[in-house]
Amino acid sequence: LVALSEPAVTTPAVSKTLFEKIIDRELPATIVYEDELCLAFKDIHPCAPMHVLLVPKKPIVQLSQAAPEDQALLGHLMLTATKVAALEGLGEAYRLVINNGAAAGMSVSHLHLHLIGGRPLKWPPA
Ligand code: DGP
Repeated sequence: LVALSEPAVTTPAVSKTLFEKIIDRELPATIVYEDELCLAFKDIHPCAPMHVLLVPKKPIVQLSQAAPEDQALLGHLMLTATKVAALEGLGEAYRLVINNGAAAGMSVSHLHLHLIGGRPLKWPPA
């Protein structure tokens, strides 16, 4: 006998993160750089005179969920951060931060690099 009524398989609607909406131009942002792999835009709550977020267009949730095939993309993000730092006139003085997980301060579940500069930066951060 074959079961005639299998439960329907439904795909849950996965809602877009804020950063996907910015990438898709559904939310406004001050975009400072874009290429085929990533987007850089000003942080809405800057912690320094220059605070840019750099996000891959691929929706990687967080760094610890990046896969081996993301290696080139991760390298691209790092090198693009140096390019954006130069475009923003930061010289050689800037900081890159990746928060991984809510307990580390991550609030948007889409991998992002914080590029921070334009003031003296102390170490360690709070
Ligand atoms: P994190 O705490 O590492 O997840 O950083 C998220 C950053 O995103 C935080 O510094 C504030 C910024 N942010 C949150 N919502 C928006 C937004 O709608 N637009 C922009 N430009 N930045 C946002």
